[in-house]
Order: sequence, then structure tokens, then C-alpha cells
Amino acid sequence: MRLLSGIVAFWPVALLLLVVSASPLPDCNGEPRKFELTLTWEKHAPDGFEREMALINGGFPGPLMEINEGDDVEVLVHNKMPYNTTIHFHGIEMEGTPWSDGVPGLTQRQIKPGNSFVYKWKATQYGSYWYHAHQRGQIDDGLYGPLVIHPRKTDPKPFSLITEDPKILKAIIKAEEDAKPLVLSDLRHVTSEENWKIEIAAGIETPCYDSILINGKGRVQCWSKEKIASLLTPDQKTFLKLGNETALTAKACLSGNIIGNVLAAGLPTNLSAVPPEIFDVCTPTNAPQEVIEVTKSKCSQDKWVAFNVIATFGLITGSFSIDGHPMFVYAVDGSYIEPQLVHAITVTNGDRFSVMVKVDTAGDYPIRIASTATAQMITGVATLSIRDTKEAGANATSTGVEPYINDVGLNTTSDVVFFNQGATRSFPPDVISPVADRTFKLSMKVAGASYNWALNSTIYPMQLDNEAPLLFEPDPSRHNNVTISTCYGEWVDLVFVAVSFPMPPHPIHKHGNKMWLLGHGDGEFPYASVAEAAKAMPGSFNLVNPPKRDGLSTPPATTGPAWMAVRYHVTNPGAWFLHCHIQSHLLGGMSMAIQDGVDRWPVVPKEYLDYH
Ligand SMILES: *[C@@H]1O[C@H](CO)[C@@H](O)[C@H](O)[C@H]1NC(C)=O
Ligand SMILES: *[C@@H]1O[C@H](CO)[C@@H](O)[C@H](O)[C@H]1NC(C)=O
Ligand SMILES: *[C@@H]1O[C@H](CO)[C@@H](O)[C@H](O)[C@H]1NC(C)=O
Ligand SMILES: *[C@@H]1O[C@H](CO)[C@@H](O)[C@H](O)[C@H]1NC(C)=O
Ligand SMILES: *[C@@H]1O[C@H](CO)[C@@H](O)[C@H](O)[C@H]1NC(C)=O
Ligand SMILES: *[C@@H]1O[C@H](CO)[C@@H](O)[C@H](O)[C@H]1NC(C)=O
Ligand SMILES: *[C@@H]1O[C@H](CO)[C@@H](O)[C@H](O)[C@H]1NC(C)=O
Ligand SMILES: [Cu+2]
Repeated sequence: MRLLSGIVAFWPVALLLLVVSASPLPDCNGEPRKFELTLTWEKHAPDGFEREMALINGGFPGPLMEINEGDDVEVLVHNKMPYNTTIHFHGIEMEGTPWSDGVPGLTQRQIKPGNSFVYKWKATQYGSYWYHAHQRGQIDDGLYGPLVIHPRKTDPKPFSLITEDPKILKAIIKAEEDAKPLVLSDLRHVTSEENWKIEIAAGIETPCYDSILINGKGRVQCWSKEKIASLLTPDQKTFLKLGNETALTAKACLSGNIIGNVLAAGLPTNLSAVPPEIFDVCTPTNAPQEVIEVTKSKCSQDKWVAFNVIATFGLITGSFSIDGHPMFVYAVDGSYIEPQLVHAITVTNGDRFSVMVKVDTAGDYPIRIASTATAQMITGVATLSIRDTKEAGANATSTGVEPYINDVGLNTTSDVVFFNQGATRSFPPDVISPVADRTFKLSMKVAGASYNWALNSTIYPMQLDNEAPLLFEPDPSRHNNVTISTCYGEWVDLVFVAVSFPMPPHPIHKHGNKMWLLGHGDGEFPYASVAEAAKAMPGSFNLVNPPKRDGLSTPPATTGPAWMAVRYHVTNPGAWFLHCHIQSHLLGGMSMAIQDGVDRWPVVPKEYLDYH
């Protein structure tokens, strides 16, 4: 202590400390930044109901991995669970290190129980990401955590589009450095494997969860019949009518009968194999909810707080909002955008939104997430607690401000502004090719059973997880119909077409690079290319400054086909997964392998080739 204060008293060093303290994370002086994650399988009760689930370093969700842009990263994973696993770093490009992407059978052999694995990669990007298991449906077992990469000081920031006042800008940049993760998740009381067994025995999907958690905290809420009836959405009414039913279940879900008789119509089902607690029995709990405390600045009016909203959902899509607090969305999937001032954001599986919020009147403000999935009404809540001072006794109080969204994620007034994906503009702008070198049209459909989903009419065989990784030896014929290949430097269009319906939206995630959303719409896609389609329906495309994402949801196909077209640039050779991020759809086969840059295939280091 004495030594430290002695040093600080010497002013040139103090000045140096000041400069260094402006960076939120000290640099590693050329050494890799190292993390160790120990995965265990234990009893835990995040929402007040005890179940077996995955913990990371003894906790759920896993610890925040904090990294500086440009760092070399090493993550040592110990698998002490009784299941095989792998860890994927969601949205991280893995430039030059495809063997650290964490997809079993594609980029590595599984980490067996008792074994360890080292992921090595370079932080070539900045922004908000997350890490999660990529083995089967293990996201539904809680195997994930947040990851943030602090930008370089030299990266152009979009904040001067919010204000030119230097004092406010300084406060905003400080808030970005301290951005707090808000990990949004849905939790089931059965394990992912138990749920999968139920789906197979019953022949139906079970899109009904028990709670929504924010930073791993939340509770089971059970609503009255009257409340559920009063909130029914038009889509839910349509499904009830088709199934000859009048109400959602006690868990506010479409019933197993409706899923079986409407969504799985014509396919073999055995609804008596679904235990009642999956759809019908709701037992409330009273576990603690997350509270984020923010203290107002003593010396300045200008205090802001930033959140990295991370949707780790296994299934649900929802609306996110903070009562009384409009937010500037300044980054999407880790990349800066021209800020949008909004009251609510639609968040889906894998999404990250970085938002900047002004710290104003002291009080407790609910942070809300409300499912907009047709299959279930369910909400989660945390509190943004703004305090005047840090001292005990300075309690915040409920403010009585009206929420922007209701319990099914709809705007409560016509003034409420939602984040507009179509208007998203990269900051700085991206340069994309106006034409594609190659186009792949991929038919999405239900294949054989209602829990089996196909991305190109063919389900991805899960047993490939146990085979030698495709990355080790590229082979376009091994995964027949579900492997596509591209050459280095090509611009590639992927057109997803929903050919069976009703079909929910599919949050499609591509590993290895981000993609641009060129267009989407209802109807078939009878064109050979985007260029041809854009000629026929120019209003449906943006080929100039489209949104950039690492995951994009296909439009719902309720009564007829629907399509979505994305473009990406092949600059990162490797075997990359392309898949729906809904855990049961992933397990059901909704994946493909993309061999990007087959003409410049990477040489896999021996330590990874030899790993068993
Ligand atoms: C609903 O009732 C109609 C008319 O009785 C019948 O044709 C239809 O098959 C029923 N649908 C289901 C899902 O039971
Ligand atoms: C349906 O499920 C029940 C309960 O698991 C089981 O007893 C029955 O044998 C199943 N029926 C068929 C036809 O598989
Ligand atoms: C603050 O809250 C605590 C716990 O609810 C209560 O005991 C205390 O009296 C409150 N203090 C003030 C100043 O309201
Ligand atoms: C929600 O917003 C839409 C579009 O602005 C508007 O038509 C609708 O009336 C709003 N809902 C409520 C309850 O105000
Ligand atoms: C675990 O991984 C090993 C090696 O890939 C494989 O042989 C084994 O079948 C896997 N076990 C399960 C339960 O999938
Ligand atoms: C590939 O698709 C064709 C046409 O749908 C089908 O006949 C064939 O069985 C598929 N191949 C595999 C390996 O599934
Ligand atoms: C999609 O599957 C069809 C068979 O149904 C196959 O002919 C085609 O090559 C596949 N497309 C891609 C891009 O793999
Ligand atoms: Cu899906």
C-alpha cells in the first residue's frame, strides 16, 4: 500500500497511470490473454426450481470474458461433465484459426468427459459476443457466457452522431468502456437430452419454457386465465381456431395437441408421451431477479450507462425494453452502426445489441423481455436502479413510469419506436459487391417428423459429430446435399426459402464471417439469382447499404412460402457451420457445412489434428 501511494505521488508516473486507466483492460504485453473454463454438471436453481445443468467455473451464466482488440486469446476448457462438449465463440471470425471454432465433426473432435482443450485465436474484431457449447442442445442446459472485446482507441466511433458536446461524448465513451452484459435466456426445467427424448417419443416439438432469465436470474410466473385470454395475439387465435381450442395452457403455451394436430398435421405423433409439466402445469417460484445499480455522478449531469444485450435464447424471440429509458442502439452483433434512438428492440437467438442509456432521475426501472413467439407468452424482468449516491439508505423507489411494451412485447402507445433492422447502417459504411459470384438456394422444410428440420431439403446427420472433422480433410460429398463449397475471394449469395408452412422464423447463424441482409419477402423465389429477383421486385432489396449481422431470422411463413437473401465475402477459408440457432431445430438437423475457400485450405496444426 505504502509503496503504491509513494509512486502515485510522483507526478510523471501519476500521469502515466491516468493514461493507462483510460483503457478498461490492461494490455498483455505481447503475451496471450488466458482464460480457464471448468465445466461441471450440477444441481442448480436459477429460477428457484432445482434441475441438473451445466455450470462454468461454478456459476451460471459463465464469467464475462474481457479482451482487447488485437489480443491473442487462449481459452483452456476442462470438461468435467458426463457429456461430450465443445465451446464456440459466437460471432468471432476465427480468422486463420478455424480449428478453434468449436463445432464437433466440423472443426474439432469432441472434448470427452474428463478431457481438456485449448482454443487459440486472435481478437481481430471489437464488440459484444458470447461463447457457448456447440454440442447438441447444450445451450438449453445453460452452457454459455458473455464475451466483450474492447475496441482500439483508433477505431472510428459513431457517438458524435448522438452529440457533439465534448462533455457528453466523454461520458458516453466512458459508459461504452464499462458496458454491462445483459444475458437474456430461456430456461426449461428438463435437461436438453430429456427434452429431446420427449420430442422423439411424442413426434412433436415442445416449444414451451419455464422462465426467462436476465443474467441468470428470474422466476417462474404463472398468469391468470383472464390475463392470458386478454393478451392473445392474432397468430395465437389462428392456431387455437385451427386446433379447435379456446385457450392457451396454464404455462401460456399453445397446447401439445395444437402442436401435434396443426404443426405436425399428417406426421406420426404420440401425444400421450408428453409429461403434463411440459405444456400444462405452471408452479410459480419466488427466486431473486437481477438488479443493476447505477449511481449518479456527483460532479456532472452527464452520466450514461451502456448495456450489451445478448440473446442466448434456446428458442424464444422477444421484445426488450427499459421503462422510462429510450436507448441509443450503437452496435449490432459487435459492429458499430449509425445510432438509432429506440424504446424497444426485437431480440432473437444469438443477437447482440449494444445500447446507451442516459442516467437520469433516481428510481427503480424495470428492464423487460417479453416473448413474441407464437408458441408461448412468457416474460422476464430485471431492475435498473438509479441511485443519487452510493451510501446505504439512499434507496431508489418505484417511479410509476408507464412501460413501453406489454407482456406480449407489443407497444403500449403509438409513440413507441422499435429498433428498425431495415434502416440499420454500418458505421463506417461497408463496401459490398453489387453482384454475386455464386448463388445457393436452400429450401427449408419439415422433413419426416415435426421435430426434424432441413436447410436444403436434407437433415444434417447428427452422427457426423463423432466423425473426423471436415476441416481436417475437405470433402464435398461426405455430407451429401448439406455441404457447399466456395472459392477464396468470391461473393456468395445464400437464399433461404421456406417451402413448408406454417413455419416459424429461423434465426440462421453463419460461422466465420458476417453477412449482409439483401432482402426478404413473402412468396416463392423463382429466380436464379438476386440480380434477377431485384429486377423483378426492386422494392424488396437493398444492395447498397444493407444491414450486417452474424445471424439473421428468416421471415415467418404462416400461410405460404417466404424467402430471405444474404450475401457474404469469402475471405476466411475453413469449414464453417450454417445453422438455425433454435436448439431443437439444430438437433433436428437444420444445419449445413460450408467449405469456404476450398482453393486455399488452411493447414491444421498437428496438436489439433492429433487431439482425441
Ligand atoms: C377441428 O374441427 C373441424 C370441424 O369439426 C375438423 O374438421 C378438424 O379436423 C378439427 N381440427 C383438429 C386439429 O382437430
Ligand atoms: C405412446 O406413449 C406412451 C407413453 O410413453 C407409451 O406407453 C405408448 O406405448 C406409446 N404409443 C406408441 C404407439 O408408441
Ligand atoms: C431503505 O431500504 C431498507 C430495506 O428495504 C429499509 O430498511 C430502509 O429503511 C430504507 N431507507 C430509507 C432511507 O428509506
Ligand atoms: C402500436 O403501434 C402501432 C404502429 O404505430 C399503432 O398502430 C398501434 O395503435 C400501437 N398500439 C397501441 C396500443 O397504441
Ligand atoms: C463422445 O465423443 C467421442 C469422440 O468423438 C465419441 O466416440 C462418442 O461416441 C461420443 N459420445 C457420445 C455420447 O456422443
Ligand atoms: C439429397 O437430396 C435428394 C433429393 O431430395 C435425395 O433424394 C437424397 O436422398 C438426398 N441425399 C441424402 C444423402 O440425404
Ligand atoms: C440441395 O439439395 C439438392 C438435392 O435436393 C442438391 O441437388 C443440391 O446440390 C443441394 N444444394 C446445395 C447447395 O448443396
Ligand atoms: Cu429454426
